[in-house]
Amino acid sequence: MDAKDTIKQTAKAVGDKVEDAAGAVAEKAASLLEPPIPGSPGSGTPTVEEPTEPREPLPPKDDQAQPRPMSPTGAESADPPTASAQQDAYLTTATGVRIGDSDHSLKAGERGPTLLSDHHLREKIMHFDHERIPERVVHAHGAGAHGTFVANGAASSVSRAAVFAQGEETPVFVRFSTVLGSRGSADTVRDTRGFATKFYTREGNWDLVGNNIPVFFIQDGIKFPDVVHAGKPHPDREIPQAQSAHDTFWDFVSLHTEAQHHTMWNMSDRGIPRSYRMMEGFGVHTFRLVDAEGGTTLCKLHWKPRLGVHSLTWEEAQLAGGFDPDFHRRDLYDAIESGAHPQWDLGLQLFPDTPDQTFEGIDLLDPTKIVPEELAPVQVVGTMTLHGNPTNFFAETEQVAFHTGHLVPGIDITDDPLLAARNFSYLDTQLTRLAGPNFNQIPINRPHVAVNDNHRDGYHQHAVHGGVAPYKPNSLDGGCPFLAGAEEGAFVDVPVQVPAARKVRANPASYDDHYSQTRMFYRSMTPVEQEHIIHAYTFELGKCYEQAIKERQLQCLAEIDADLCEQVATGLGLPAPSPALSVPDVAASPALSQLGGEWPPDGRMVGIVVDPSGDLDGVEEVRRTLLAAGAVPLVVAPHGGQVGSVGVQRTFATVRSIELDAVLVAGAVRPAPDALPARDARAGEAVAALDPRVALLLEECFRHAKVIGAWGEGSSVLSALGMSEAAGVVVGESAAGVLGEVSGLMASHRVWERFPARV
Ligand code: HDE
Repeated sequence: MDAKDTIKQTAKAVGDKVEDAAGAVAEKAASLLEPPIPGSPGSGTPTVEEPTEPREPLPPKDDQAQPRPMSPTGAESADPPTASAQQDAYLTTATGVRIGDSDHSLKAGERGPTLLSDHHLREKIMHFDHERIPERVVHAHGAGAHGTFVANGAASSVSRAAVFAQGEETPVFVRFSTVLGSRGSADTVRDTRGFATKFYTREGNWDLVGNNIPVFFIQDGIKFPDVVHAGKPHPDREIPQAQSAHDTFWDFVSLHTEAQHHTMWNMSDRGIPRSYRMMEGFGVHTFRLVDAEGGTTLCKLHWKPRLGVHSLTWEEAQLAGGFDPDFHRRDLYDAIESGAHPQWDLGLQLFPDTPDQTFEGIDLLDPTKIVPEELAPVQVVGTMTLHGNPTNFFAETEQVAFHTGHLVPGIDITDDPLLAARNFSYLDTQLTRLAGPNFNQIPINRPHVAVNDNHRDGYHQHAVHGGVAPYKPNSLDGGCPFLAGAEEGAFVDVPVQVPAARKVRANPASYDDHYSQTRMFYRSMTPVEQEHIIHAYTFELGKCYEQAIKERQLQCLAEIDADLCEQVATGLGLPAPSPALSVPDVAASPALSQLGGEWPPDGRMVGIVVDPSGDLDGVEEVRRTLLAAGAVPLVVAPHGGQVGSVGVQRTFATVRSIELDAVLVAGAVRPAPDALPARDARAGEAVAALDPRVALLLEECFRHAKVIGAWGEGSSVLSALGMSEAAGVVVGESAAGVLGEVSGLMASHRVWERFPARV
């Protein structure tokens, strides 16, 4: 072969390689057009080797948002939101001096001793030693997100607040939380959830600090330390963490029976939400709206999730506590990252501001009572969309400081004695938690309007206040700042008539009815929801040690509903007592039930169990259809990496049913090579030649009333497990046909018909 031929051949080989490479690039580019499966930790793709070439810090991930860059005194800044992130390519000290070695302390010789003159070691360890701040005394554990609230104008006639003006777009930061657990506790415990929203309005910050349950345990804030001490772990052994299934909680609520209504909500499916995205939110108290002429209307505030209200089963909640303690936080972040931005409509129930502050006989100042939606419809006044994950958990979610007293003109409080204590408490708690009075200058708390407050000094003062006269009246600073009238947007306290009264420590008589609405809630539930409530009471009281406490709570259940009491008593092995009180019956409120609707698939997780020799084209088709519908497909395979051209997200060894809303089986599921009981306790004896971990996955999904589908050889997997004929199990010939039916069933979330209720 002469040189010419060699050159020709080489050129052809190079050409082929270039073509192959171009094909691979095109394939990669096509795959990048798909919405990504959420969960990548950073914005870059890491290399195996440690990068050593200096470069600028990577930008935040696309799904992340930052507090708007305002100065501590509310001046707009031209800085990009990332200006307060770390800067430049080189590692520095806290004072910006570049560092050449951060791995070795400065020593006298390689074997020490370490020298006191190592200022870098001293600074690095000092800062690390002080990274922690006190966690919140309640609601310590939570997750936050950035979003926007857009008003539809419907509230403008009752409130002059700018946040309600038609088309007004207000940035928000929301923090969801559990109440009882410590900062590191599990997400899915049975508990109330916090739902706190900071609206950065053009008239200053408004905080709506609500819960996912519309009533509270106590009617008077002076009881808050009592109920929290009862719910928190026992003071001697500091157990149990983040739960109400223990003696001190039930001791308190069975003695302090105004807690029974809230407790009933906790024992219902509301106590174990499927997702933060699928919870209602409630302001709980009655608030007072003020219109442009000074007219007032009482109101209760509701957040209505566009995805509906959905819950876990109790077994799922328990499994998640161990298998994925971050279940709710992951769900929120992943949904936002995958583009499934959760939305809530803000709704108002409106009541005339009458001197007795009651509506249809319901005392509006009693936070243990709701006003059924059938009596006062919830009127939508705007919609909130959460579209940004925090860039830094501590800076944003941990340091955000809510306060019920952060009000804006047009939104005011009432005399609810629970709210009064809250208005005192929130500022008080931030003082300790955020170390001083300047917490509103922390970036996530900064208002998006001018701040001119005459406050001075204090720990962590970030503003550089000018002037010499931070007092009023003054002439030295030209009299600045001046007072505003209502026309200039001042907050004007409503001149509410206060009745002539004596000082007393007492409640009005209307607060004495602790049971009629508790019964109303129970009787408004569908049979399957009632079964869950019976199970929850039986479980929680079954975990109590003291017989007297169980008997006392059974007496409370007897006042609520005889059948509920009897079912729980049977589970506890105790006699069911008779009611001692005559509790008035009130009409059921069907709006309280979570079931019976159809909801969109946004961000819902669908597992696809694949078999390397099965219908991989069908799998690919199903994946694409699910992604296009806004759901998240997770391919579950015998091993990680790729199966054919399909990327794998979970293996038989890593998957667990709780992370899936529905599951599809796309082939025979033979035991994977690592299905060894000695290696994985879930990999016991193979059932009908199936990988036991997949059999467990399907059995759990089945008993949690999830939709299950299969095609091809996958169908024989379901018949081997005896599931094929059950409600909500779809078996078919083609992937597309099965997915179509499965998607239809998923709209109602669970297939409760699979397990008929007792009544
Ligand atoms: Fe709170 N509550 N609370 N609370 N609360 C706190 O404030 C308090 C109550 C709620 O994500 C604390 O910053 C008292 C009802 C939420 O940062 C504290 C009383 C409702 C959050 C406090 C109540 C709530 C808190 C602890 C009885 C629903 C988390 C840390 C009078 C309407 C906010 C903090 C966040 C947090 C006091 C009752 C909701 C100690 C004294 C009722 C969502 O100030």
